[in-house]
Amino acid sequence: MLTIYNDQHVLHQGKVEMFRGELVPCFEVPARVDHVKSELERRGLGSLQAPDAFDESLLAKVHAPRYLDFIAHAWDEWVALDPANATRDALPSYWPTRGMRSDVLPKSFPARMGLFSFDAGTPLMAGSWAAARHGAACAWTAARRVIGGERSAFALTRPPGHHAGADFFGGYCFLNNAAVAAQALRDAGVERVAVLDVDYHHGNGTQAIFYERDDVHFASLHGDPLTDYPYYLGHADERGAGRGEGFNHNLPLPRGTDFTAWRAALKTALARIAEVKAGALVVSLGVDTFEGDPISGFKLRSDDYLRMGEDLARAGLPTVFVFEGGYAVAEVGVNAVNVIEGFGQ
Ligand code: SP5
Ligand code: ZN
Repeated sequence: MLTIYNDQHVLHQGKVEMFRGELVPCFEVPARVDHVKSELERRGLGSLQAPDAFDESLLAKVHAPRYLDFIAHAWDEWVALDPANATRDALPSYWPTRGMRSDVLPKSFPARMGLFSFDAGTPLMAGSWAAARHGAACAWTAARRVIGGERSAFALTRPPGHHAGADFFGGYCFLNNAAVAAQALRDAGVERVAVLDVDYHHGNGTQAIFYERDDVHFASLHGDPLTDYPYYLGHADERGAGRGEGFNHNLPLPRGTDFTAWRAALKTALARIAEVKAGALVVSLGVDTFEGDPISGFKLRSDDYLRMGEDLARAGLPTVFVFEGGYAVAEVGVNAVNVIEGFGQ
């Protein structure tokens, strides 16, 4: 499969994230993408390309200008607070909650960092912006290739994107790559695009971006937010709003879900995607549904990812795959590439 590879991903390399009251080594590491790349090469499945020159103004179609402005300069502001900050990752520690103001932009950098985020698990460093925007360019380019007639294309990138909303980062994500791909397909004239999110975690950012739109249908299979990150979104009764009513489809599943039950939910999601007459598909491809994933709770096995790819192919739609989560680092390559192989050329 044509693969658009972000060779700048390594510029984003977090040291620590907040987890159970401690700063622990990051789960989202560069080796994840390296394993996918070498597995594609080992099987002779990936023709790797660099992204096309990207007009950054496209990001403003799915992200808020004041957020883009913040994130583009965040590292410089962090270092300006204290030169010693250059040796440590930036993490937020204050957030506006119900009843507080998020319309007034504070002058304080830590206050703005909290306003534009929702967790302390997403470190930002010198290369985060470069890596993230190059990743968005990969998703945009993959969509362009599909518009140009390719049956499918794979944006192989990190940091991931599906937790990033119009004006917030979190969940290891800064720019919503899947949303960029979906918007690019819309701009090329595909009347309705479906985004199918198979990452273990609910794609709260993607859902929020398209919640009131009927031209992008969002479907997600994920760990139940009652027990799993991102906790505050992803319930089955979130069906879209306004014109978007009926175009948001959440399928939360309990911890311990195996492939048989997962596959039944996939069938339900794909049936609805056919019903809404989507003309193209964007798959947020996280492989943290794997039984060995250190932060997740499903029980998929490596072979199951081949079947997943076959099921996705049967939808019969031009398809853009966008790489998301998956933290069993040694198995991430085999699992992700199994989906690609199962989908076929
Ligand atoms: C893209 C993506 O997969 N982001 C996930 C971010 C998850 N960060 C918080 C993880 C909290 C996990 N709780 C784990 C319980 C361990 N048994
Ligand atoms: Zn995930």
